[in-house]
Amino acid sequence: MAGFAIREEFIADENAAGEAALAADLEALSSRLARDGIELEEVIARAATFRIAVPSWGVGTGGTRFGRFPGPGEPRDVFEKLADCATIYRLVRITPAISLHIPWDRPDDPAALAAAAAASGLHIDAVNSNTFEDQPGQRHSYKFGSLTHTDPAVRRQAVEHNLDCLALGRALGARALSVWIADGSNFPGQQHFRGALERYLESLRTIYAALPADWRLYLEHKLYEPAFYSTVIFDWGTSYWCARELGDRALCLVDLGHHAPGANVEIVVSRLLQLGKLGGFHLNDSQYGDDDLDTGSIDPYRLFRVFHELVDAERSGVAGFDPVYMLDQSHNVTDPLESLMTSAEEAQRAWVQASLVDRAALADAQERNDAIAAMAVLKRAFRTDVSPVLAAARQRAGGAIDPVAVYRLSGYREEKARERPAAPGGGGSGIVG
Ligand SMILES: [Mn+2]
Repeated sequence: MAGFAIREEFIADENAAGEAALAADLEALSSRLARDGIELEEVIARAATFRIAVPSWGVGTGGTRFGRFPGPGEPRDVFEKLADCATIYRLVRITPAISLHIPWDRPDDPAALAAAAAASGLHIDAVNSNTFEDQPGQRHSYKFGSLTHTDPAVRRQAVEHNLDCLALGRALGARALSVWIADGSNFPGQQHFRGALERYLESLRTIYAALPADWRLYLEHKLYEPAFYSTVIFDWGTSYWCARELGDRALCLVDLGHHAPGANVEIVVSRLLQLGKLGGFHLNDSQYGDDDLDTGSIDPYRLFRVFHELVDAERSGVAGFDPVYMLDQSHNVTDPLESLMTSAEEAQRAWVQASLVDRAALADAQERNDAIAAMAVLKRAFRTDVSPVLAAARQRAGGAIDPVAVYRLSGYREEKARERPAAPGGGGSGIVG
């Protein structure tokens, strides 16, 4: 890949400066874990297996509907986005997969993009279709819906876009299609609820019929926005029913921000796991609505509780357990690479912490209806600082003990600012539901 890259020797040199402190932290943590009958090395080995995908749209500065403030050195095309993803992967070592947004990041030459990804140890895991805005030259508008539009010609155009995503995804070596639609209404009476859902299923059946045998179809629900009165696929129940109607390879995707304020997301996750329809996640965090803030930045305990349900299902051998994790955030005030590295680590942290839960003690407390003891079991795992475990796993895989510090010291952003003079209109990145 052309241009400046952070060299492995640079990472190793910086790691050398932090090794003594890391060793001391690991020793202290090892004693603490040993008291709970947990082997430090086993936790490090498990941490090393965690994987989370980075969104192609996440490496550019995001924005809100009120504006966007692009930063220096933003990627101007999908190959430059790939270079940024490769930099993230090189430092954190848990993000080899990229979720690609179509058409924002449609490559002219899919084979060249797949080859460039492979050269950096990366691959495209999922393609995300977009029928929530109109593209230049598009024949029909999605102003009043896409896959559920009342006009069959608009629905056909939206279906064909998804079929096009499948074809492109195949050329890229992807294995999943994520579908989120903005379809809904702003006025009572505007849309016939049952009719819209029937049209959604009809459109999705055509897409599902074209799904390659080894692919998955992810249905992403969202409570509201941009439709502010009703949304066709607004909750996990609707999403579950549609996935069940479509077939085994249709699964539900849970975006952490797509729920009512105060909703218990972990029980939604538990229900979908129990019903065999949990496909994966779009991870982010929120304070008010679908804020697309950095994963774990607002409520790391909620993130932990979600991962607790996941680890519990894994350890219980729940049939079909195989969720994928993807970041889906908008970076408005940070260097997007720093946000993505930090967020990937926060997801890994929550997963490792959830793996420390003493499930026998928890089951015992639950049987005895000892609420305080049950909560204490969760809190003991959540309060365990596994930072040294994550750092050790990264270092052993060739990554950085402190990814953000090494990134800043490397001068990567400054180099990219020189290599990538700002294009009018910025990097063209945005927000995906
Ligand atoms: Mn999402």
